[in-house]
Amino acid sequence: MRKVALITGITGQDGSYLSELLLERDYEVHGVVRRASVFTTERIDHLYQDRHEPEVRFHLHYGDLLEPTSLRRIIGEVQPDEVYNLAAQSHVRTSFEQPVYTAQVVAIGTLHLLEAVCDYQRSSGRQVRFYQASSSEMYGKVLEIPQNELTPFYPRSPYACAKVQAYWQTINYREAYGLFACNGILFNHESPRRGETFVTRKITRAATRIKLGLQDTLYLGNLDARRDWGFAGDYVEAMWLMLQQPEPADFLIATGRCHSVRDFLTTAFRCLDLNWRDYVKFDARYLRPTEVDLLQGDASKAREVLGWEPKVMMPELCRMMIDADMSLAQRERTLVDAGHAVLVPSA
Ligand code: NAP
Ligand code: F7E
Repeated sequence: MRKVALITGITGQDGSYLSELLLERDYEVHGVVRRASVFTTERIDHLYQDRHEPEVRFHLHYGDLLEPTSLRRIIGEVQPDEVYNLAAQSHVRTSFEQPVYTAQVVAIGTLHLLEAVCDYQRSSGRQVRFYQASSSEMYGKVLEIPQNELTPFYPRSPYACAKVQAYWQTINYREAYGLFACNGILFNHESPRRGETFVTRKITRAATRIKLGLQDTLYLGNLDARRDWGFAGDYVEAMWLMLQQPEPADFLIATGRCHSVRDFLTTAFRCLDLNWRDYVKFDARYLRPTEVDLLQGDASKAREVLGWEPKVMMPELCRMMIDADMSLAQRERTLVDAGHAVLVPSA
């Protein structure tokens, strides 16, 4: 029997890589998308299948984590074997501007989904496996280095506080109702599909545009912050592996290496034979009221139990993002040379 997966957040970075992985493994994949006034499916357009094709294995449904009835309806229709909850207001800086909205989507939205999955499991008698996208941000002001699954949490943003709540909700549904529910505590993971307001992509977009004369300055905040950056394509493999185990458990996923924002800047600009110091300026708008200074994960449990290892480390990841963004910048250069205006978000 072909397995059926339901993904919330399918239009996001991880949703797109996970969809590709599941389709390669012969799953039928369903995704929840929010209605917007513009198309938001750019990252998954290459997976789209016309409904009239003979064997359609990729389906999208309108829904929202904030609307429990839509989640129940979709789960009832789709009858999933596995549910991956990737949907979130995932930007940490933005969560300080929109704390209540962030908590509603990240914490209460997860609760809506857990309730819907559990009710479906009870009424149908079918087992559903549930993945929760937990985050290294939960460690916040870190109490030990490196962090592992037993390191206490000290969240430092509305986003991280909401993720801690969703993490414990997931464990509670596992213990209270026997749901096969797993938390993946994922450290920062990036790719050419990373949102353009996260620091790595903001840097690779700007560096390539600077190289082609499309931009002359890059404004950034704290360059001293250190992160454990991996590749999103590697990390979605870990999500899938968690749901294939005989017993549900929580796993930390990281490369084990950490670099500062300044290191990433140096690597990115060096790929283009540029010196970042000639172009980068400080803007306090990008500072956070409370910062997470350092994250570095120990993924030994994932290595031993799941057999998972990261394949792409930061320098190679940076090069991959620079190459992809250079192609994008070249297309923009062509448009600009033809007299068109090209706008890039700076948040
Ligand atoms: P992302 O690119 O920001 O994608 C977030 C997704 O959630 C988008 O598809 C977005 O839809 C959707 N979404 C937002 N609010 C929603 C709502 N109310 N109802 C339904 N869908 C909603 O995030 P990502 O980097 O792929 O990360 C995936 C998950 O992992 C997130 O939960 C994130 O918090 C978590 N995480 C990420 C990292 C990382 O480094 N990337 C690390 C740890 C944990 P639209 O396209 O309509 O906006
Ligand atoms: O910031 C610093 C900033 O926004 C990284 C999300 O996927 O990973 C992500 O959260 C660091 C921070 O990612 C700018 O202060 C400096 O210290 O790329 P980021 P994040 O906050 O670590 C975790 C694991 C998640 O779960 C989240 O969903 O870079 N920084 N200057 C900047 N950051 C941004 N965004 N923009 C700047 O100009």
